[in-house]
Amino acid sequence: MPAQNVPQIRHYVDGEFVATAHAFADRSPVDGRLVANVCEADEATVDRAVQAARRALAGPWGQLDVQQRAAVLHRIADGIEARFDDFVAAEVGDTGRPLAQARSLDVARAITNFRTFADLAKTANTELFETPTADGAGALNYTVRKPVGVVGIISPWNLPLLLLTWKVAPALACGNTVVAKPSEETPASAALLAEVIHAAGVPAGVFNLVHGFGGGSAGEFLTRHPDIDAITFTGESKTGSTIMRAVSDGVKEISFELGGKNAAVVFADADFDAAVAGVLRSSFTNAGQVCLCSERVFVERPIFDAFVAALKARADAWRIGYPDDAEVDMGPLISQGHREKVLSYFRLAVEEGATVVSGGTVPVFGDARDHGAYVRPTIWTGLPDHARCVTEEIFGPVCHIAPFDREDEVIARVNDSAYGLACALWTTNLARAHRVARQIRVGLTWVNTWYLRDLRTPFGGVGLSGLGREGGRHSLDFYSEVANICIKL
Ligand code: NAD
Ligand code: 6OD
Repeated sequence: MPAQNVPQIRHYVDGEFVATAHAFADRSPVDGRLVANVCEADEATVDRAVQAARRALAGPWGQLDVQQRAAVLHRIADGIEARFDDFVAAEVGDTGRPLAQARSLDVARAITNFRTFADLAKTANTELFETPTADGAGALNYTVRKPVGVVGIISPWNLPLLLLTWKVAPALACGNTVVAKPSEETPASAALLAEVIHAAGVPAGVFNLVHGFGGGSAGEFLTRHPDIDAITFTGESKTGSTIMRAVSDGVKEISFELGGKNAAVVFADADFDAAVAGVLRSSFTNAGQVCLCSERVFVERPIFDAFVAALKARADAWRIGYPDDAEVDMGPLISQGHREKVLSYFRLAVEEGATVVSGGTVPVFGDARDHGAYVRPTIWTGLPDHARCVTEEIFGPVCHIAPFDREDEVIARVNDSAYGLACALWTTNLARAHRVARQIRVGLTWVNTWYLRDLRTPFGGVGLSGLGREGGRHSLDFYSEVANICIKL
């Protein structure tokens, strides 16, 4: 039974905010407080959204040139800027993350996503070939870019607004229409985005938002819908394979950004303090709930003990607490359900024989946060590479640290994973950095840094970590159909 006196989050379909009869509770992971009642889309609502998106392709939106669409995207970015604090509050209300992070990363990146893809779309390349023919007159072959059509966007809860706008912005920039479904855990910033898009004068049906769960709910209704032309999805690898099966009959275009079990490799020649600070950040940022986080840390044996001691000291001092406390480094996990998953790995690590160097427990605050979803940052050592805690994605503030002796050995151990998203190397040897980076089987390698982004670069993973690349021209390629036109002269 939905509780009263909290906001109701509605769908945005064909230019209107609409409610559906069934609603579910959106709770804060800080203290379990109810923050909103969220309408759950039924199949008919998803269908209305898809049909509206299809009609909008043929409407005024389809007549705009890329300069005009870019101007619309900049208006959306302006709209987010104008309501910056509302977006921060929405993101923090759903996730419990520190306000400072929501300001500097989540909402700031949403603005950058719209501005970057507005400008990039204007530079999308086409090709021209002069083709000889037997009669000597020749032919001209040239390519044009057309929208793919109606794009279904399904996004996760860990960086809700950042990852939703990372796909909405290039999809609109390339002239598509969109039906988006944010995670059921984090609907609030997406609902605000719909308000901003509405206020920016985007024609009805161009952007539609439906709320709900995955299987048997809005997510499945969207991916199974026959009138969707492409699906772009960020989330768990096993959800990716379910979606792949759902779209296979219609042979839809897909782009998948999936899970990771990323490594950080610290060589003995690394800047020690920078490496400790870097691994602290790459393992525990956002309570470890970033697909790029390092859950496997390999440290060259001569500095292994010193590194473990230094990281433990920093992790033990990592401050956990309320989002509006400026001293806080880390908030809660997204939900009690996710905390139960992370805690099950805390128990499993002990059963598998790990030494718990730091954390492994739930903090006790003696206040409302005890109803929240907090865990302590956790460091293990002593597990074999094939242990489940070292091979399976946990998606919490946790890493296992193992020693290594040789470069070829660590490359083989890093690559011995079903995932292949990202890796961070820490070394002052430039030749080694280039040599090792080329041999690591991942989509992204950082050297002496982590999560430093340039939105023009390709982003994506190999193996269970995903399919395809987005970012820069790769996004423009995914969200466009490149068609060839051949003119006989
Ligand atoms: P999830 O797969 O459980 O859910 C993601 C989205 O998919 C949600 O909106 C959910 O409702 C929807 N969904 C679930 N089942 C579905 C189905 N059968 N059909 C259609 N939609 C369905 O993932 P999550 O728990 O929200 O996010 C965490 C996961 O996402 C982690 O594995 C993380 O590594 C991954 N992730 C990857 C990247 C990347 O860029 N590679 C980025 C962020 C998160
Ligand atoms: O920064 C990005 O563009 C991006 N796609 C980040 C993904 C983070 C995963 O949690």
